Amino acid sequence: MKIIHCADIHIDVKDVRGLGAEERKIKRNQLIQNFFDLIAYAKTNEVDAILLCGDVFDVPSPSKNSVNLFKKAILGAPNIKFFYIYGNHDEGFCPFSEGEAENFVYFKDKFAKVDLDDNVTVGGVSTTRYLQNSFYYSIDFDKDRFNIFMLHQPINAGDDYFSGVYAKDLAGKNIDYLALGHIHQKNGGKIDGRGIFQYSGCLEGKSFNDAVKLGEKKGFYLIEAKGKNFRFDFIPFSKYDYRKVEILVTPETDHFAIMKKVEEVKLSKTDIVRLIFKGKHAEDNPLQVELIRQNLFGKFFHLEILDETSTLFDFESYKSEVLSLKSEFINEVFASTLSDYEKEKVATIGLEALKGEDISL
Ligand SMILES: [Mn+2]
Repeated sequence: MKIIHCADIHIDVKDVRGLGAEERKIKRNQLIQNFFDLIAYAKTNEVDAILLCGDVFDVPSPSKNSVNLFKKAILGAPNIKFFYIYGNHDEGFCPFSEGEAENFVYFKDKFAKVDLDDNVTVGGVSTTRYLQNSFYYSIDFDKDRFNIFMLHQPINAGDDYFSGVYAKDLAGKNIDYLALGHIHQKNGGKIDGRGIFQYSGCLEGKSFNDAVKLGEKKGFYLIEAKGKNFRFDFIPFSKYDYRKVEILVTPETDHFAIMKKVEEVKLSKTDIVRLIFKGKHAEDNPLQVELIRQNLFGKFFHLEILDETSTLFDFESYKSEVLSLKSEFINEVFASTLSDYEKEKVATIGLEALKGEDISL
């Protein structure tokens, strides 16, 4: 029995962040395209079921067009059973009405379960901010079966949207695999001696909050259950990945040395890149933001550059300038009772301001 655990597809996303208008359209379409690609993957790999663990849609009233496409994709895969719960983004929404699709199971706000075969059971609950008093009590899995439980919740802590579920309260409930949605980064842990919990993360990122490390992607878990044994593997699946890359600048690194550092980072055409430059540059060697942008033009899906560097000033040379506002200012600062650290900080900010540069506060 092969089962895909995925979550947070966010179809019809309102606010893809950090992109231009044209890129935003592509990224937005990719969120639903990824779902179609997921079904194609499931067909090719003879997957029996797909768990959609909440926030499948970004809004509780998605467009008719997206809903129709979503439904057609599911009806076009009659050999795959889809299990659905809603999340905080699409609270209360279900694309199918009762009995409309034989291969689609919607777990509403009370615990329910379905046997997939003579060994595997899938259960789930769609939850809102506060769990019903009966929530933990209502979880009812047969101890002799392989039990998967679907929830869209933060685990072991509340957040802005949910009061949270607690592993200690799920212990002893005969859960083997708790398939979670809501947290966009993949992550997992133990429930008790028997079960584990797992976040698949989102299928495709929608902001720099969903950034992945170099070499990694967003994706889903493929669970294979055989009797009492099971394995699960993470399958990287996203197309356009947000990546934050920090580059350290020192007074010795000139523009060409900086470009070499950037080129050494393995980035690709489908990456949404934020280059963050940190550190100090020499006074006559400011970061060449526009040249860096020009050099990298067209190499990534999207590029943004954050210049967080500050200037390393030669204060001594300013002190001796004649009839100079900068000299007056620097001498004043260094004659003050500030600590050495504060003197340097105030002097740097003051000189940046006097030179009309961005102030590195
Ligand atoms: Mn959510």
